[in-house]
Amino acid sequence: MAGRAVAGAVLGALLWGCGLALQGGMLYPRESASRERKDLDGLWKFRADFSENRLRGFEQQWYRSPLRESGPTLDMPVPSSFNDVGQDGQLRGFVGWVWYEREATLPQRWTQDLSTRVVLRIGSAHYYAIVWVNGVHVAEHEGGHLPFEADISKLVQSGPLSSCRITIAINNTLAPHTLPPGTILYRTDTSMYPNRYFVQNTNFDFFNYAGLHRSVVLYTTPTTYIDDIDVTTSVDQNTGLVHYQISIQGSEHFQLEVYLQDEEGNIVARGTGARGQLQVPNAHLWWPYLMHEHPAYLYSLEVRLTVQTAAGSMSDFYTLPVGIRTVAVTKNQFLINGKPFYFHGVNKHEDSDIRGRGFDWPLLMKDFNLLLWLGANAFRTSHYPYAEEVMQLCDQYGIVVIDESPGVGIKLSQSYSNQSLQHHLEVMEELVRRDKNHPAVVMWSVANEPTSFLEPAGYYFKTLIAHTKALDPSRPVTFVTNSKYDTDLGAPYVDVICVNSYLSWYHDYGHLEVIQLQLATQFENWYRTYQKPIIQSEYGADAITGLHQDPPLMFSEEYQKSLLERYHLVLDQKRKEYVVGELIWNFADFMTDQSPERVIGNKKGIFTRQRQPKGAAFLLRERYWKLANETGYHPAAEKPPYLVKSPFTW
Ligand code: GCB
Repeated sequence: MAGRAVAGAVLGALLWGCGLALQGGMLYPRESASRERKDLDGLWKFRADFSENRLRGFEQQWYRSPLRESGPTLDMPVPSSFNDVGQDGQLRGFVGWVWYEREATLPQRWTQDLSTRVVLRIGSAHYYAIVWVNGVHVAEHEGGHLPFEADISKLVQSGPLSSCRITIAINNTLAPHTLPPGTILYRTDTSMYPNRYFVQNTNFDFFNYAGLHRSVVLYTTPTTYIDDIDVTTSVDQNTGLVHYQISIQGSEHFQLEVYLQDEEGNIVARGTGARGQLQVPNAHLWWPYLMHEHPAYLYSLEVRLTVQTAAGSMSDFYTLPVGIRTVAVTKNQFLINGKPFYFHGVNKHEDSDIRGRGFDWPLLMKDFNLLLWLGANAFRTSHYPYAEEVMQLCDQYGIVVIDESPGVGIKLSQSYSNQSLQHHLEVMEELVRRDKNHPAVVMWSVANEPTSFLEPAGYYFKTLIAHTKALDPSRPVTFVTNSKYDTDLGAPYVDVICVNSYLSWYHDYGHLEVIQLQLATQFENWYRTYQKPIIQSEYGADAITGLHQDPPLMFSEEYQKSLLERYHLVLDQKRKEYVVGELIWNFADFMTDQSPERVIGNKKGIFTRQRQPKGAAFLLRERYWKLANETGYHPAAEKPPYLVKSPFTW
């Protein structure tokens, strides 16, 4: 019972945040003539609360004074997961509250100019976070993959201080209503487990890394400011149409001007007012990588806000990259700019040595260089939203994104409660709010492989998918399934069916010869029932790099390659009918919980965790460049073949 009380307290603290309402926009913090930004990356003070109830930090109010005054601290890098940085095995698997703290020195103007608004923005704190500035509570947020912020102007402008102390308490406990869900399992048999023993259990296949995974930044705006911009695009003949809607906070009396610039800096359209439509004759469309000779064309939408105040006129400027493109789905095609698009790409994870899920520019660039080398034109953000900088690079490189929510591992009936659904709806709102303006994002994925309980799962997904479509009518919605049995779960409501299958891996071990028959049957059944385009959203096999076996045996590089080749035979037939994409599981090896099925993580990567190629990477590279030539669209020819050659030699 004592153990239950302990973890009950851990979970109890999590429930504080339920029912948060979405407020305001969440524009990426960009510098402009009216906005400054200060990144708080680097070493933070850190302490995990190992007390029995995990609540000592709250009982002793660690946020009231510098963390070093309440006990020993560690130096913890931000952004990073805390798990793999140290040498302490207990910290690696810690469940409960951890505390981060750092002092920030602020420019004088920020603290003295009352027409400046100072905002604290946290890119990602996994899973539940509470934030104090100078000991004053300023924000709480549930969910580890999306940003949140707090206006801290009053706090930093009310005293003589030119610095502020930021304290962030983060709890990584997952419960049945969190996304992803989890449970705390109490081991009460004292002949086997120590007193108060509990473990965190989850139903997903990646390590529950935690901490401040993305940058924490301070930025400024004027007190009347551009709060949100919503852009959708369409095309009429050769004219690109950019529909915009801008929301302003701080005053109702303002003037708005918008300018659309091309890549050379020429103004190609202008408008006034909070909403409107810009017309771009002979528009350069945003095309995916390898689908066009000039992919990923981005215009810049510059928004200029002017307000007359007693003190004079005040301005705010924000520039948003805009790609003009359309997305549509027929019963057997996925269309970008009216042309059939075939997804040939990968599933990823935000995962690497030492950093865990922490954002890292060198790693990100390496991944993008590998995607370009591979000839991949798409990825799915399995199984949660990725960093905003990742989405920006996708816009810039023309990598198409299926943007997935953290709705993974939904297996328990308690995870279909109203509370869970409510939270899932809010997460979709936060995700759409953050990523709606990225041309690279062509589809929302609401969940991965939930378990089917006829009711209330059917109601749950029907509501979730309808809500997502209402939030963004401009993009299709999908749901990723792995079971022929969940036919009444998501499939009737989505636009595209994403199917995961692990033929000859999780069953029929070693029998590569069954793949063709089973895969053809899988596709035919889904298409016969729903008449919707299908993406093979996961397939693959573990391969331990350097392990060779011919004839192929499971876990060897040869087996991974042979399995992929068998899939490709069927994909090559069905892509001529209604299969519109294939995404390998997985881009790179990644960390999971420990189990007899996992050898220091999941080894289905075609690259190792250190981003070195296995044999399968070369196989896929050949295939993807061939697919690009067969499915790409060349404006001069108006149809494939699009003769592209990989510029990469290796
Ligand atoms: C799946 C899951 C993915 C796993 C993968 C596997 O179906 O969606 O999260 O990692 O299978 O390797 O088992």
